[in-house]
Amino acid sequence: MNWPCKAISILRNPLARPKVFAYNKRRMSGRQDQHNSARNSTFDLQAFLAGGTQEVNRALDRLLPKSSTRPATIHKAMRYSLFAGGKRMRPALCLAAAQACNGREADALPLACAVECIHTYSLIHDDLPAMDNDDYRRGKLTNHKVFGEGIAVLAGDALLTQAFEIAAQSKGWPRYPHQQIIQEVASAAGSLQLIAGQVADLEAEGKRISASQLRYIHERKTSALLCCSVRLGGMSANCTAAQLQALTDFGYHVGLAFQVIDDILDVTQTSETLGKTAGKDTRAQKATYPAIVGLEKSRRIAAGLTAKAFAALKVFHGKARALEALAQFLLQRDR
Ligand code: GRG
Repeated sequence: MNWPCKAISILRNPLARPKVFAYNKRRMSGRQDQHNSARNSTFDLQAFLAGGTQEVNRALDRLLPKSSTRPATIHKAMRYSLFAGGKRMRPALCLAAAQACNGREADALPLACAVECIHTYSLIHDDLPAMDNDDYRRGKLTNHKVFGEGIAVLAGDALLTQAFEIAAQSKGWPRYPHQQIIQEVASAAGSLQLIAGQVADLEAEGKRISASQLRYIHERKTSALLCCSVRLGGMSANCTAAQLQALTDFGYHVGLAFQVIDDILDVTQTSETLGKTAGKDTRAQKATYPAIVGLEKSRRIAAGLTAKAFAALKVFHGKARALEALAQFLLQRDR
């Protein structure tokens, strides 16, 4: 597969924003023997993301209490961060995974909303003075800067709880009963995954840590929720065990690549582009791939992880085009 080299060359110029997200299958494989018709077609990722984001935003608006619902402050605060302009990558991955397994968007949509609520809660709490202490997120003042620390803590708590309320409404599927869906969400958000990653991240600040300790942090802080997003998408399509395993491998590797890219962007992009304070990792003496292995090697690592994510998709026989396009987009992203 020659694609990782291409990815590396794109990453050599990390300031270059991909002009089109339309993704040409031809780029991804040099093989002539399979999927010829698929190879000649393009996947319009821009349209997929625009459509998915619109559906997710509509559903979130429907599922959350209105801003005016008493007590209005908390509902305004929840909605402030939820609708602040996040990239909606976790919902997109959830919907794309459902599509790869021939699922229906309507079945995956509530689970896509649930993971976005958990993600937004984690960002609100991460930005608090007791954690990363940031003033900007998603191009806007952070939740606690607008609503105060007390309300920001509660807005995060409420979004986490909301996620379970939304997931609890899903009916379950023959291979994935209702209980398993809730268990999936709880395990990704809990003290062995998302919170474990955040704890290890806090404890690593200012310390020299090994690449394997850094991998432990990334697996939990970032990869767990991304992986959960694709798994839930697959479950909502009643996917087979083999498909779920493939989605797990894909989500794990895409999740790790996502964090390596995030660390690279922190040192190569401006705050304006990122919508959050750039260069914070260095100032906070955070353990990151660029800090431990340098920028060039970090780019190679991200490309290698993305190649592994691609390899996991072969069981879908060309039907995981949205997932493929998303993985490429995430590797090339500039914010
Ligand atoms: C507070 C329990 C708890 C966890 C916090 C989210 C998090 C863990 C820390 C924030 C910093 C960070 C680098 C997290 C890793 C995940 C990540 C890269 C989040 C940013 O995700 P994007 O880029 O954000 O998808 P948007 O705003 O586009 O949704």
